[in-house]
Amino acid sequence: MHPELVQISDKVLSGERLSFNDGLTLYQSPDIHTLGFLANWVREKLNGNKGYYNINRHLNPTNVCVVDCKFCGFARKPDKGGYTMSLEEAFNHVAADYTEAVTEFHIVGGLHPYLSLTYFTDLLEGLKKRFPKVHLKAFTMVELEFLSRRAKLSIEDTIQALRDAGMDSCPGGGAEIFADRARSIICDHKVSGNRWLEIAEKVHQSGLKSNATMLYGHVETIEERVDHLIKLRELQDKTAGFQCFIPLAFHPVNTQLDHLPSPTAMTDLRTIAVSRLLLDNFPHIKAYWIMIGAKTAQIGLNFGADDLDGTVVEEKIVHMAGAKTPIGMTRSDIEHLVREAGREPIERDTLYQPVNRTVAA
Ligand code: V47
Repeated sequence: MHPELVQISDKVLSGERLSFNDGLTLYQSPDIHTLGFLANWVREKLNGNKGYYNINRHLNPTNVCVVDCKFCGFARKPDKGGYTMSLEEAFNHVAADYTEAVTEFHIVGGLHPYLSLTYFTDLLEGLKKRFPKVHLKAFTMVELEFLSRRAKLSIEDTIQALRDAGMDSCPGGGAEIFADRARSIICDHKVSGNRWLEIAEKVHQSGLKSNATMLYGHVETIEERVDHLIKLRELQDKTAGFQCFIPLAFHPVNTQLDHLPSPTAMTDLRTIAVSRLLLDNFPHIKAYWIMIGAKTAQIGLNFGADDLDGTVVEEKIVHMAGAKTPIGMTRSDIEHLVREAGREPIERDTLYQPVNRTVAA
């Protein structure tokens, strides 16, 4: 073991919380084996040998967005490739890929200037009516803030209206990097990092769970990554409302940051491992195969991650930014990956309860 990790290793193995500086040291250490060993040790302590996945579908009702995030290849202006689904189109869209095995719809989209809160409550109600057993994981903190401003409602009332209509939990997107410096370069018109955290707190106070993400591999520094993780950990100490942390590897193609190189597998694995070690109060860490590729995600299951996300079927956000992964996988593809990683595949629902069904995905 490299000497800089000896003290950190003692802390991890005795269950002591790691500091900001420990996070920096872990990120900078060349000793990737010890980093992976420690993250794997914590992962097995928390989640044993389980390798979670779910059977999900994505729905992106619109890609029209008023915010011009430099890292985004998905958003469009209405007259330049923008689409907006009518409610019927959205229902038909998910119905086309639906099977009885699907347990989750992951619903996110652009910040559309004219779609009202009623469009979204009608969307949720219509989905619940048609697919009553499916969990609706819908709307990032950024979308919630935008909808509340558009509707001139408090954030609490907006969350309540969406909850009443069928929102069951929230995905973790839109967090990007909380630090003002990096945020002002990559998404200066988006809600601040602090506001993202405040809204997540409100979601948790309303009784709903959410996830959290971090977009890495663009202009952020290592200090800013560690700061992001520590801020999430502090909020989780208060609310315990986060279920899962998902590091998101930046994809530069078709974005305004296309001069930047993509993060490599080493950065992906390091980020998964450091996240597992710093986020000691997060139950789950996801190696999102869509972003980092099935092979790196599989190794991630031995570097701190316990979840691969789901079958997806049609992913748009990173595929429009050059992702080369398939747009979906079958249940047997995912189970094969998990087994070959030496883990036991567990199909879960969105709230990490095991699903015992044998319906084909
Ligand atoms: O909010 C956008 C990011 C997010 C790019 O909660 C990009 O279970 C990389 O949040 N390169 C959407 N990333 C994805 C997301 C997510 C995915 C899977 C599971 C969950 C969950 C959440 O993707 C966006 C943004 O942060 N993103 N553009 C890009 N070019």
